[in-house]
Amino acid sequence: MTTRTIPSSTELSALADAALARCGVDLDALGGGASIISPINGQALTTLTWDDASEVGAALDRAEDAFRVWRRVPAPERGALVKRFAALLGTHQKDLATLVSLEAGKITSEARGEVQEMIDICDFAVGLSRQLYGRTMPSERPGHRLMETWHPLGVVGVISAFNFPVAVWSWNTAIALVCGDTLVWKPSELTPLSALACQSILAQALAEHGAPESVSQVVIGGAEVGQALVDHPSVALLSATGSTPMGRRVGPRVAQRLGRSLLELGGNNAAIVAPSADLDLAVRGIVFAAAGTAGQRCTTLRRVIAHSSVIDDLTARLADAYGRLPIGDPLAQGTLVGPLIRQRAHDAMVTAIDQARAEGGELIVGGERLLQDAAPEAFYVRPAIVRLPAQTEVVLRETFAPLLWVLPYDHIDEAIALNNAVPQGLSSSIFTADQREAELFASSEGSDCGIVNVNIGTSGAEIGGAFGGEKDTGGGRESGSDAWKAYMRRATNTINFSGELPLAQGVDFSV
Ligand code: UN1
Repeated sequence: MTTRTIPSSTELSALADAALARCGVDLDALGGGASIISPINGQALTTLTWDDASEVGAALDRAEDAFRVWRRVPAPERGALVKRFAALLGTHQKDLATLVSLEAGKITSEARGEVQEMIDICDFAVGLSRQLYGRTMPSERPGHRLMETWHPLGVVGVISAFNFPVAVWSWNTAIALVCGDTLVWKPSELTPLSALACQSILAQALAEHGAPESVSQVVIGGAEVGQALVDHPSVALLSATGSTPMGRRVGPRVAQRLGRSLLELGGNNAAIVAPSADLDLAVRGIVFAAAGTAGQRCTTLRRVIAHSSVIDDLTARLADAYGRLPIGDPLAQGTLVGPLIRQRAHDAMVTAIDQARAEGGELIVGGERLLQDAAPEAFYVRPAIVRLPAQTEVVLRETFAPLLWVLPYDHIDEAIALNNAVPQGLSSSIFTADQREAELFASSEGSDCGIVNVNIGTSGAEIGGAFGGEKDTGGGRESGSDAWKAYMRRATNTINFSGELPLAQGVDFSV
Protein backbone atom coordinates (compact mmCIF):
# COMPACT_ATOMS: atom_id res chain seq x y z
CA MET A 1 0.00 0.00 0.00
CA THR A 2 1.50 3.27 -1.10
CA THR A 3 -0.02 6.74 -1.25
CA ARG A 4 -0.18 7.84 -4.85
CA THR A 5 -0.29 11.59 -4.53
CA ILE A 6 2.30 13.94 -3.17
CA PRO A 7 1.36 17.49 -2.16
CA SER A 8 2.40 20.32 -4.43
CA SER A 9 5.03 22.89 -3.55
CA THR A 10 2.34 25.50 -3.05
CA GLU A 11 0.56 23.31 -0.52
CA LEU A 12 3.75 22.46 1.38
CA SER A 13 4.99 26.07 1.43
CA ALA A 14 1.62 27.25 2.73
CA LEU A 15 1.80 24.67 5.53
CA ALA A 16 5.33 25.79 6.43
CA ASP A 17 4.43 29.48 6.41
CA ALA A 18 1.37 28.95 8.59
CA ALA A 19 3.26 26.82 11.12
CA LEU A 20 6.19 29.25 11.26
CA ALA A 21 3.88 32.24 11.71
CA ARG A 22 1.99 30.52 14.55
CA CYS A 23 5.33 29.82 16.25
CA GLY A 24 6.09 33.54 16.06
CA VAL A 25 8.66 33.51 13.24
CA ASP A 26 8.71 36.70 11.18
CA LEU A 27 8.34 35.38 7.63
CA ASP A 28 9.49 38.66 6.07
CA ALA A 29 12.80 38.37 7.91
CA LEU A 30 13.69 34.98 6.36
CA GLY A 31 15.17 36.68 3.32
CA GLY A 32 16.34 35.29 0.00
CA GLY A 33 19.32 33.05 -0.54
CA ALA A 34 19.51 29.33 0.10
CA SER A 35 16.52 27.20 -0.91
CA ILE A 36 15.13 25.03 1.84
CA ILE A 37 14.05 21.80 0.19
CA SER A 38 11.30 19.52 1.45
CA PRO A 39 12.15 15.84 0.95
CA ILE A 40 8.40 15.26 0.51
CA ASN A 41 8.53 16.55 -3.08
CA GLY A 42 12.17 17.56 -3.47
CA GLN A 43 11.20 21.19 -4.05
CA ALA A 44 11.80 24.45 -2.21
CA LEU A 45 9.62 25.34 0.75
CA THR A 46 11.12 28.81 0.98
CA THR A 47 14.42 30.64 0.81
CA LEU A 48 16.54 31.75 3.69
CA THR A 49 19.52 34.04 4.22
CA TRP A 50 22.40 32.18 5.84
CA ASP A 51 24.67 33.65 8.46
CA ASP A 52 28.33 33.79 7.64
CA ALA A 53 31.08 32.58 9.90
CA SER A 54 31.91 36.08 11.19
CA GLU A 55 28.49 36.24 12.84
CA VAL A 56 29.39 33.30 15.06
CA GLY A 57 31.89 35.40 17.02
CA ALA A 58 29.30 38.13 17.61
CA ALA A 59 26.74 35.56 18.76
CA LEU A 60 29.29 34.07 21.14
CA ASP A 61 30.11 37.48 22.61
CA ARG A 62 26.43 38.00 23.32
CA ALA A 63 26.19 34.48 24.76
CA GLU A 64 29.09 35.21 27.12
CA ASP A 65 27.44 38.42 28.33
CA ALA A 66 24.18 36.57 28.87
CA PHE A 67 26.05 33.83 30.74
CA ARG A 68 27.30 36.30 33.34
CA VAL A 69 23.67 37.17 34.11
CA TRP A 70 22.10 33.73 33.73
CA ARG A 71 24.56 31.90 35.98
CA ARG A 72 23.47 34.10 38.91
CA VAL A 73 19.81 33.14 38.55
CA PRO A 74 19.03 30.35 41.07
CA ALA A 75 18.75 26.95 39.41
CA PRO A 76 15.09 26.34 40.42
CA GLU A 77 14.23 29.69 38.83
CA ARG A 78 16.04 28.61 35.69
CA GLY A 79 13.88 25.50 35.91
CA ALA A 80 10.78 27.71 35.94
CA LEU A 81 11.83 29.10 32.56
CA VAL A 82 12.18 25.58 31.17
CA LYS A 83 8.75 24.72 32.58
CA ARG A 84 7.23 27.63 30.65
CA PHE A 85 9.13 26.57 27.53
CA ALA A 86 7.61 23.08 27.85
CA ALA A 87 4.12 24.57 28.13
CA LEU A 88 4.68 26.60 24.96
CA LEU A 89 6.00 23.50 23.20
CA GLY A 90 2.75 21.77 24.17
CA THR A 91 0.76 24.62 22.59
CA HIS A 92 2.84 24.44 19.41
CA GLN A 93 3.31 20.67 19.26
CA LYS A 94 1.35 20.33 16.02
CA ASP A 95 3.10 23.28 14.33
CA LEU A 96 6.57 22.04 15.23
CA ALA A 97 5.67 18.51 14.14
CA THR A 98 4.47 19.86 10.80
CA LEU A 99 7.78 21.65 10.27
CA VAL A 100 9.71 18.50 11.21
CA SER A 101 7.67 16.50 8.67
CA LEU A 102 8.15 19.16 5.99
CA GLU A 103 11.91 19.45 6.47
CA ALA A 104 12.97 15.98 7.60
CA GLY A 105 10.20 13.92 5.95
CA LYS A 106 9.04 12.26 9.19
CA ILE A 107 5.56 10.77 9.38
CA THR A 108 3.18 12.76 11.56
CA SER A 109 3.18 10.32 14.47
CA GLU A 110 6.98 10.28 14.69
CA ALA A 111 7.22 14.05 14.25
CA ARG A 112 4.75 14.56 17.09
CA GLY A 113 6.73 12.02 19.12
CA GLU A 114 9.86 14.04 18.53
CA VAL A 115 8.20 17.16 19.96
CA GLN A 116 6.90 15.04 22.86
CA GLU A 117 10.52 14.06 23.49
CA MET A 118 11.30 17.79 23.83
CA ILE A 119 8.53 18.25 26.37
CA ASP A 120 9.70 15.16 28.27
CA ILE A 121 13.29 16.39 28.55
CA CYS A 122 12.00 19.77 29.74
CA ASP A 123 10.03 18.01 32.49
CA PHE A 124 13.15 16.09 33.43
CA ALA A 125 15.22 19.29 33.49
CA VAL A 126 12.69 21.10 35.68
CA GLY A 127 13.03 18.36 38.33
CA LEU A 128 16.78 18.39 37.88
CA SER A 129 16.88 22.12 38.60
CA ARG A 130 16.36 21.24 42.27
CA GLN A 131 18.70 18.24 42.21
CA LEU A 132 22.10 19.43 40.98
CA TYR A 133 23.61 17.51 43.85
CA GLY A 134 27.21 17.62 44.93
CA ARG A 135 28.72 15.11 47.36
CA THR A 136 30.32 15.66 50.71
CA MET A 137 33.13 13.36 51.80
CA PRO A 138 34.67 12.81 55.21
CA SER A 139 37.84 14.84 55.46
CA GLU A 140 40.93 13.13 56.90
CA ARG A 141 41.65 16.34 58.84
CA PRO A 142 39.80 17.34 62.02
CA GLY A 143 37.68 20.48 61.74
CA HIS A 144 37.56 20.32 57.95
CA ARG A 145 34.74 19.79 55.51
CA LEU A 146 35.33 18.29 52.03
CA MET A 147 32.68 18.69 49.37
CA GLU A 148 31.96 19.08 45.69
CA THR A 149 29.92 21.89 44.19
CA TRP A 150 28.64 22.14 40.63
CA HIS A 151 28.71 25.45 38.79
CA PRO A 152 27.48 26.69 35.42
CA LEU A 153 30.04 25.89 32.74
CA GLY A 154 29.70 28.69 30.18
CA VAL A 155 28.57 28.80 26.57
CA VAL A 156 27.45 25.53 25.00
CA GLY A 157 27.71 25.16 21.21
CA VAL A 158 25.21 22.71 19.73
CA ILE A 159 25.54 21.19 16.27
CA SER A 160 22.57 19.03 15.37
CA ALA A 161 21.65 16.70 12.52
CA PHE A 162 18.68 16.70 10.12
CA ASN A 163 17.13 13.48 11.41
CA PHE A 164 16.19 14.77 14.88
CA PRO A 165 16.04 18.45 14.02
CA VAL A 166 14.43 19.59 17.28
CA ALA A 167 14.64 16.88 19.96
CA VAL A 168 18.42 16.55 20.13
CA TRP A 169 18.81 20.33 20.45
CA SER A 170 16.24 20.29 23.24
CA TRP A 171 18.15 17.56 25.13
CA ASN A 172 21.10 19.91 25.23
CA THR A 173 19.11 23.07 25.76
CA ALA A 174 16.78 22.02 28.56
CA ILE A 175 19.68 20.58 30.56
CA ALA A 176 22.13 23.39 29.78
CA LEU A 177 19.57 26.03 30.76
CA VAL A 178 18.93 24.63 34.22
CA CYS A 179 22.68 24.16 34.62
CA GLY A 180 23.08 27.93 34.09
CA ASP A 181 24.71 27.84 30.66
CA THR A 182 23.88 29.80 27.54
CA LEU A 183 23.67 28.30 24.06
CA VAL A 184 24.50 28.92 20.42
CA TRP A 185 22.93 26.38 18.08
CA LYS A 186 23.89 25.50 14.54
CA PRO A 187 21.14 23.24 13.19
CA SER A 188 21.58 21.11 10.07
CA GLU A 189 21.42 23.27 6.97
CA LEU A 190 18.67 20.88 5.80
CA THR A 191 16.31 21.75 8.68
CA PRO A 192 16.70 25.43 9.60
CA LEU A 193 12.99 26.27 9.67
CA SER A 194 12.29 23.86 12.52
CA ALA A 195 15.20 25.48 14.34
CA LEU A 196 13.89 29.00 13.81
CA ALA A 197 10.49 27.92 15.16
CA CYS A 198 12.12 26.42 18.30
CA GLN A 199 14.20 29.53 18.77
CA SER A 200 11.14 31.75 18.49
CA ILE A 201 9.20 29.69 21.06
CA LEU A 202 12.12 29.72 23.49
CA ALA A 203 12.58 33.49 22.92
CA GLN A 204 8.98 33.98 24.02
CA ALA A 205 9.59 32.02 27.23
CA LEU A 206 12.82 33.97 27.87
CA ALA A 207 11.04 37.31 27.38
CA GLU A 208 8.19 36.35 29.70
CA HIS A 209 10.73 35.27 32.26
CA GLY A 210 12.77 38.48 31.99
CA ALA A 211 15.89 36.48 31.07
CA PRO A 212 18.47 37.91 28.64
CA GLU A 213 17.41 37.12 25.07
CA SER A 214 20.91 35.88 24.17
CA VAL A 215 20.63 32.99 26.63
CA SER A 216 19.83 30.95 23.51
CA GLN A 217 20.71 31.83 19.92
CA VAL A 218 20.68 30.11 16.58
CA VAL A 219 23.12 30.53 13.70
CA ILE A 220 22.04 29.24 10.30
CA GLY A 221 24.65 28.22 7.80
CA GLY A 222 26.93 25.62 6.33
CA ALA A 223 30.13 23.89 7.36
CA GLU A 224 32.14 27.10 7.87
CA VAL A 225 29.60 28.30 10.46
CA GLY A 226 29.92 24.99 12.28
CA GLN A 227 33.69 25.20 12.10
CA ALA A 228 33.71 28.70 13.59
CA LEU A 229 31.70 27.37 16.52
CA VAL A 230 34.00 24.38 16.94
CA ASP A 231 37.16 26.48 16.97
CA HIS A 232 36.02 29.39 19.12
CA PRO A 233 37.61 29.48 22.59
CA SER A 234 34.38 30.88 24.09
CA VAL A 235 32.61 27.58 23.52
CA ALA A 236 33.16 25.68 26.76
CA LEU A 237 31.28 22.60 25.60
CA LEU A 238 30.70 21.64 22.00
CA SER A 239 27.91 19.09 21.67
CA ALA A 240 27.73 17.61 18.19
CA THR A 241 25.41 15.02 16.69
CA GLY A 242 26.04 13.60 13.24
CA SER A 243 28.17 11.14 11.30
CA THR A 244 31.38 9.56 12.53
CA PRO A 245 33.43 11.41 9.85
CA MET A 246 31.98 14.69 11.17
CA GLY A 247 32.95 13.69 14.71
CA ARG A 248 36.48 12.83 13.59
CA ARG A 249 36.83 16.38 12.28
CA VAL A 250 35.20 18.09 15.26
CA GLY A 251 36.68 16.09 18.18
CA PRO A 252 40.38 16.81 17.52
CA ARG A 253 39.73 20.50 16.82
CA VAL A 254 37.97 20.99 20.15
CA ALA A 255 40.63 18.91 21.91
CA GLN A 256 43.36 21.04 20.30
CA ARG A 257 42.08 24.09 22.20
CA LEU A 258 41.45 21.90 25.28
CA GLY A 259 37.71 22.46 25.03
CA ARG A 260 35.16 19.91 26.10
CA SER A 261 33.20 17.97 23.49
CA LEU A 262 30.20 15.70 23.66
CA LEU A 263 29.91 13.55 20.55
CA GLU A 264 26.91 11.49 19.50
CA LEU A 265 27.87 9.91 16.18
CA GLY A 266 27.04 6.99 13.94
CA GLY A 267 25.55 3.68 14.97
CA ASN A 268 25.46 0.23 13.40
CA ASN A 269 22.89 -1.30 15.67
CA ALA A 270 22.08 -4.99 15.84
CA ALA A 271 19.32 -7.17 17.25
CA ILE A 272 20.02 -10.77 18.14
CA VAL A 273 17.02 -13.08 17.65
CA ALA A 274 17.48 -16.18 19.78
CA PRO A 275 15.76 -19.58 19.30
CA SER A 276 13.42 -18.86 22.23
CA ALA A 277 12.37 -15.40 20.95
CA ASP A 278 8.71 -14.49 20.61
CA LEU A 279 8.84 -14.01 16.84
CA ASP A 280 5.66 -11.92 16.63
CA LEU A 281 7.17 -9.47 19.08
CA ALA A 282 10.55 -9.60 17.34
CA VAL A 283 9.02 -8.86 13.93
CA ARG A 284 7.12 -5.85 15.27
CA GLY A 285 10.18 -4.53 17.10
CA ILE A 286 12.46 -5.08 14.11
CA VAL A 287 10.15 -3.46 11.54
CA PHE A 288 9.75 -0.29 13.60
CA ALA A 289 13.45 -0.07 14.43
CA ALA A 290 14.67 -0.82 10.88
CA ALA A 291 12.07 0.81 8.62
CA GLY A 292 10.72 3.55 10.94
CA THR A 293 11.94 7.09 10.16
CA ALA A 294 12.88 5.59 6.76
CA GLY A 295 15.95 4.09 8.43
CA GLN A 296 17.34 7.52 9.26
CA ARG A 297 17.82 7.40 13.03
CA CYS A 298 21.24 6.97 14.57
CA THR A 299 19.52 4.20 16.55
CA THR A 300 18.02 2.54 13.45
CA LEU A 301 18.34 -1.23 13.43
CA ARG A 302 20.81 -2.13 10.70
CA ARG A 303 21.65 -5.78 11.48
CA VAL A 304 19.56 -8.74 12.56
CA ILE A 305 21.67 -11.58 13.91
CA ALA A 306 19.28 -14.53 13.89
CA HIS A 307 19.79 -18.07 15.18
CA SER A 308 19.96 -20.54 12.29
CA SER A 309 16.89 -22.37 13.67
CA VAL A 310 14.68 -19.28 13.27
CA ILE A 311 16.33 -17.28 10.49
CA ASP A 312 14.19 -18.64 7.61
CA ASP A 313 10.89 -18.15 9.41
CA LEU A 314 11.92 -14.70 10.70
CA THR A 315 13.13 -13.52 7.29
CA ALA A 316 9.89 -14.64 5.62
CA ARG A 317 7.79 -12.81 8.22
CA LEU A 318 9.89 -9.66 7.89
CA ALA A 319 9.66 -9.78 4.09
CA ASP A 320 5.88 -10.08 4.36
CA ALA A 321 5.67 -7.07 6.71
CA TYR A 322 8.03 -5.02 4.52
CA GLY A 323 5.85 -5.80 1.48
CA ARG A 324 2.86 -4.28 3.28
CA LEU A 325 4.52 -1.08 4.56
CA PRO A 326 2.55 2.03 3.52
CA ILE A 327 5.13 4.32 1.90
CA GLY A 328 4.54 7.87 0.69
CA ASP A 329 3.50 11.33 1.80
CA PRO A 330 4.52 11.48 5.47
CA LEU A 331 1.69 13.93 6.21
CA ALA A 332 -0.96 11.50 4.95
CA GLN A 333 -2.77 9.42 7.53
CA GLY A 334 -1.65 5.80 7.54
CA THR A 335 1.79 6.33 5.98
CA LEU A 336 4.52 4.57 7.93
CA VAL A 337 7.54 5.28 5.74
CA GLY A 338 8.24 8.75 4.35
CA PRO A 339 10.95 9.89 1.94
CA LEU A 340 14.71 9.74 2.25
CA ILE A 341 16.22 13.11 3.04
CA ARG A 342 17.89 13.51 -0.39
CA GLN A 343 19.34 11.76 -3.40
CA ARG A 344 22.65 11.08 -1.67
CA ALA A 345 20.88 8.78 0.82
CA HIS A 346 19.19 6.90 -2.00
CA ASP A 347 22.47 6.52 -3.91
CA ALA A 348 24.22 5.21 -0.80
CA MET A 349 21.48 2.62 -0.34
CA VAL A 350 21.74 1.43 -3.97
CA THR A 351 25.54 1.24 -3.74
CA ALA A 352 25.38 -0.73 -0.48
CA ILE A 353 22.89 -3.23 -1.92
CA ASP A 354 25.11 -3.73 -5.00
CA GLN A 355 28.17 -4.24 -2.80
CA ALA A 356 26.29 -6.70 -0.60
CA ARG A 357 25.31 -8.74 -3.66
CA ALA A 358 28.94 -8.82 -4.76
CA GLU A 359 29.83 -10.04 -1.26
CA GLY A 360 27.40 -12.96 -1.45
CA GLY A 361 24.20 -11.30 -0.24
CA GLU A 362 20.68 -12.01 -1.46
CA LEU A 363 18.16 -9.16 -1.73
CA ILE A 364 15.03 -10.51 -0.06
CA VAL A 365 12.72 -7.52 -0.45
CA GLY A 366 12.70 -3.80 -1.25
CA GLY A 367 15.25 -1.34 -2.54
CA GLU A 368 13.09 -0.12 -5.41
CA ARG A 369 12.40 3.57 -5.88
CA LEU A 370 8.71 4.52 -5.62
CA LEU A 371 6.49 7.45 -6.57
CA GLN A 372 8.88 8.67 -9.23
CA ASP A 373 6.02 9.90 -11.42
CA ALA A 374 4.27 11.76 -8.61
CA ALA A 375 7.47 13.29 -7.19
CA PRO A 376 10.41 12.98 -9.58
CA GLU A 377 12.69 15.08 -7.35
CA ALA A 378 11.91 13.17 -4.14
CA PHE A 379 13.37 9.84 -3.05
CA TYR A 380 10.90 7.27 -1.79
CA VAL A 381 12.12 3.67 -1.49
CA ARG A 382 10.77 0.42 -0.20
CA PRO A 383 12.88 -0.52 2.84
CA ALA A 384 15.15 -3.41 1.94
CA ILE A 385 16.30 -6.63 3.56
CA VAL A 386 19.47 -8.38 2.41
CA ARG A 387 20.47 -11.79 3.72
CA LEU A 388 24.19 -12.40 4.01
CA PRO A 389 26.10 -15.54 5.00
CA ALA A 390 28.55 -13.53 7.13
CA GLN A 391 29.32 -10.03 8.37
CA THR A 392 31.10 -8.82 5.23
CA GLU A 393 32.68 -5.43 4.62
CA VAL A 394 29.52 -3.59 3.57
CA VAL A 395 27.89 -4.46 6.91
CA LEU A 396 30.64 -2.77 8.88
CA ARG A 397 29.78 0.72 7.71
CA GLU A 398 26.66 2.72 8.53
CA THR A 399 24.46 3.28 5.47
CA PHE A 400 21.95 5.91 6.56
CA ALA A 401 18.92 4.41 4.79
CA PRO A 402 16.29 1.69 5.45
CA LEU A 403 18.55 -1.24 4.69
CA LEU A 404 18.59 -4.24 6.99
CA TRP A 405 21.21 -7.00 6.92
CA VAL A 406 20.16 -10.45 8.17
CA LEU A 407 22.99 -12.68 9.37
CA PRO A 408 22.98 -16.19 10.88
CA TYR A 409 24.53 -17.48 14.10
CA ASP A 410 24.66 -20.80 15.92
CA HIS A 411 25.91 -20.02 19.41
CA ILE A 412 25.16 -17.01 21.65
CA ASP A 413 28.88 -16.20 22.07
CA GLU A 414 29.16 -15.96 18.30
CA ALA A 415 26.11 -13.65 18.17
CA ILE A 416 27.58 -11.34 20.82
CA ALA A 417 30.92 -11.32 19.00
CA LEU A 418 29.14 -10.31 15.77
CA ASN A 419 27.21 -7.60 17.63
CA ASN A 420 30.51 -6.15 18.86
CA ALA A 421 32.55 -6.65 15.68
CA VAL A 422 31.68 -3.31 14.08
CA PRO A 423 33.44 0.02 14.62
CA GLN A 424 30.32 1.73 16.05
CA GLY A 425 28.81 1.15 19.51
CA LEU A 426 25.51 2.98 19.93
CA SER A 427 22.54 0.63 20.40
CA SER A 428 21.86 -3.10 20.55
CA SER A 429 19.14 -5.53 21.52
CA ILE A 430 18.32 -9.17 22.02
CA PHE A 431 15.00 -10.94 21.56
CA THR A 432 14.98 -13.97 23.83
CA ALA A 433 12.90 -15.71 26.49
CA ASP A 434 16.07 -17.17 28.04
CA GLN A 435 16.98 -15.07 31.05
CA ARG A 436 20.56 -16.30 31.11
CA GLU A 437 21.10 -15.16 27.54
CA ALA A 438 19.46 -11.80 28.22
CA GLU A 439 21.63 -11.20 31.30
CA LEU A 440 24.79 -12.30 29.48
CA PHE A 441 24.02 -9.84 26.68
CA ALA A 442 23.54 -7.03 29.22
CA SER A 443 26.65 -7.99 31.22
CA SER A 444 30.19 -6.66 30.89
CA GLU A 445 30.94 -9.60 28.59
CA GLY A 446 27.92 -8.84 26.45
CA SER A 447 27.10 -5.96 24.15
CA ASP A 448 29.73 -3.21 24.04
CA CYS A 449 27.16 -0.53 23.15
CA GLY A 450 25.86 2.46 25.12
CA ILE A 451 22.31 1.17 24.80
CA VAL A 452 21.55 -2.50 25.49
CA ASN A 453 17.91 -3.60 25.23
CA VAL A 454 16.03 -6.85 25.83
CA ASN A 455 12.89 -7.72 23.86
CA ILE A 456 12.55 -4.29 22.30
CA GLY A 457 14.27 -2.84 19.23
CA THR A 458 17.29 -0.57 19.15
CA SER A 459 15.55 2.76 18.59
CA GLY A 460 13.04 4.89 20.46
CA ALA A 461 14.90 5.43 23.73
CA GLU A 462 13.18 7.36 26.54
CA ILE A 463 14.76 10.59 27.76
CA GLY A 464 15.21 9.34 31.35
CA GLY A 465 18.33 7.34 30.49
CA ALA A 466 21.69 8.66 29.34
CA PHE A 467 21.85 8.53 25.54
CA GLY A 468 25.00 7.82 23.53
CA GLY A 469 27.51 5.13 22.72
CA GLU A 470 31.06 3.89 22.59
CA LYS A 471 33.84 3.45 20.00
CA ASP A 472 33.10 5.30 16.73
CA THR A 473 29.86 6.58 18.24
CA GLY A 474 32.00 9.08 20.14
CA GLY A 475 31.53 8.25 23.83
CA GLY A 476 29.30 11.20 24.75
CA ARG A 477 26.12 10.96 26.82
CA GLU A 478 23.21 13.36 26.42
CA SER A 479 19.67 13.52 27.78
CA GLY A 480 18.74 11.97 31.15
CA SER A 481 20.43 10.28 34.12
CA ASP A 482 23.59 12.18 35.11
CA ALA A 483 24.36 13.49 31.60
CA TRP A 484 23.90 16.99 33.14
CA LYS A 485 27.40 16.74 34.62
CA ALA A 486 28.88 17.41 31.16
CA TYR A 487 27.16 20.82 31.21
CA MET A 488 28.64 21.98 34.51
CA ARG A 489 32.04 22.44 36.07
CA ARG A 490 32.89 20.75 39.32
CA ALA A 491 34.74 22.40 42.18
CA THR A 492 36.16 20.44 45.10
CA ASN A 493 36.08 22.54 48.28
CA THR A 494 38.02 21.94 51.47
CA ILE A 495 36.73 24.19 54.26
CA ASN A 496 38.80 24.53 57.42
CA PHE A 497 36.83 25.61 60.51
CA SER A 498 39.35 24.36 63.09
CA GLY A 499 41.78 27.22 63.82
CA GLU A 500 44.64 24.74 63.19
CA LEU A 501 46.38 24.03 59.89
CA PRO A 502 46.94 20.27 59.66
CA LEU A 503 48.27 19.21 56.24
CA ALA A 504 46.89 16.29 54.25
CA GLN A 505 48.89 13.06 54.07
CA GLY A 506 50.44 13.96 57.42
CA VAL A 507 52.97 16.32 55.85
CA ASP A 508 54.93 18.39 58.40
CA PHE A 509 55.92 21.85 57.16
CA SER A 510 56.21 23.90 60.35
CA VAL A 511 58.55 26.86 60.31
C1 UN1 B 1 19.15 10.24 16.87
O1 UN1 B 1 18.81 9.50 15.94
O2 UN1 B 1 20.12 11.04 16.73
O3 UN1 B 1 16.26 6.62 20.63
C2 UN1 B 1 18.44 10.33 18.18
C3 UN1 B 1 15.79 7.21 19.64
C4 UN1 B 1 15.40 8.65 19.79
C5 UN1 B 1 16.57 9.55 19.60
C6 UN1 B 1 17.38 9.30 18.37
N1 UN1 B 1 14.86 8.83 21.11
O4 UN1 B 1 15.62 6.65 18.57
